[in-house]
Amino acid sequence: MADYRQMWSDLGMDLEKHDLLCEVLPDAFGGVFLSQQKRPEGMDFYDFVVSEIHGVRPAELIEHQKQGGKVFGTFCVYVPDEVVFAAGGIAAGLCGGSQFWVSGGEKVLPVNTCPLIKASVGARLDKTCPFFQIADMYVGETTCDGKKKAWEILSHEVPLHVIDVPQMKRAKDIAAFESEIFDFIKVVEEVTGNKITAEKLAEAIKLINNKRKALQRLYNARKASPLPISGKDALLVTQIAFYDDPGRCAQMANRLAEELEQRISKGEGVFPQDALRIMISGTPMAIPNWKMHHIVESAGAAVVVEESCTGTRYFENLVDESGQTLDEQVRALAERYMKTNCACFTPNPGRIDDIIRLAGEYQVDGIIDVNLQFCNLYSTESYLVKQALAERGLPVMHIETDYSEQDYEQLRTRIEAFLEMLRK
Ligand code: BJ8
Repeated sequence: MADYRQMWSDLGMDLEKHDLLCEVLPDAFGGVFLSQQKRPEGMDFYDFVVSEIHGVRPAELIEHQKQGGKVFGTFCVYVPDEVVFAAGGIAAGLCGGSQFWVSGGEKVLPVNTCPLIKASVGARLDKTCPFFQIADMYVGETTCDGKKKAWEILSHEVPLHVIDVPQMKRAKDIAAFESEIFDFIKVVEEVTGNKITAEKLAEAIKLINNKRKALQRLYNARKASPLPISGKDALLVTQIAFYDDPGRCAQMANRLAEELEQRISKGEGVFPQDALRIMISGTPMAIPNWKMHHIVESAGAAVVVEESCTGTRYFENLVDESGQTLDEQVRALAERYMKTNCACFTPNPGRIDDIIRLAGEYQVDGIIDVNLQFCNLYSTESYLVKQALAERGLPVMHIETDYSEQDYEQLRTRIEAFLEMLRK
């Protein structure tokens, strides 16, 4: 990695502690990713992004700030990035995916809080992530109790706006979300000093839709057999999409998809044709959480799709681009975002329908429903997921895990047994 120490120091980061993170990441990445065979050439870009993970993109964000722009840190796929980009701001996903940050979060949060929340809070309080230092404002949401309370703690550190995400999907809830988007527009206009016009919002809707279309195209390639890309590599693309420039993200994902389409036409794959095809459903896997994919793929099976916010929930459903006025566009945004099926909704049959549909589209042999420890929403919903899948004869196993390596061997044994059962 190039030398970014001055930049990190200017951001007020704890350099000594941050060095410890920089020491472990390259080995972890090398072991999980670079050891794979027949990787697409288009992964070079993503390997580069990881090799400079706390350098290149943070430097771009700082440059944007120097030009008078603002950066908004987000934590959930219900936050409409379109609003931020329409005001000339940049939205960057901040969710923490490393065990390294968990202990920092545990200093202020109950230990029985989900690791994603603990890592996100820890990354900020320990000052070991440039993205958390750069953001001018954090944008939280009311999806789960742990996050709601975490925002109160983080708001002592950074200006924080909370979007009230409804918990049901009735017409009045969609209308309520529309009104939340209008409030968000006002906040973003105030912070950036820029007015959001219908023209600007139309441009931003297109920009984010194009990113979604590129990721959809990439995922479409994963429906092929033999599989042209590993699950680990596809997951990495989605993880990076959360904070990369959306235009570049679309360009790079399209370039990679094109290569995968050529592979498909030549019948080239990264796994043997008879490798088991696995769906991972459940809670998101923020970068650098590659644990489940690595275990599954090291056991010879392929992860072909993720029903998660670091998967299909991130890019399925486009925003209708036909709106001419702000009212029409905000309505279209509310409708699109409320189609996302997170376990924070009740009831949430759409998520189960999604899992069943994706199982068919991606020809999966089995589903691993994974939830982060202490996420009551997804662990409770797993009962209904299991029941619905059993009715359709779709094999499923449920796993609850965190970011640590402690349960690695135990998980490996359980997953290998599940795969063995699928092979019979
Ligand atoms: S839309 S999944 S990104 S809330 S933080 S709910 S894991 S206890 S991340 Fe999420 Fe938005 Fe839903 Fe997706 Fe559970 Fe942890 Fe809460 Fe979590």
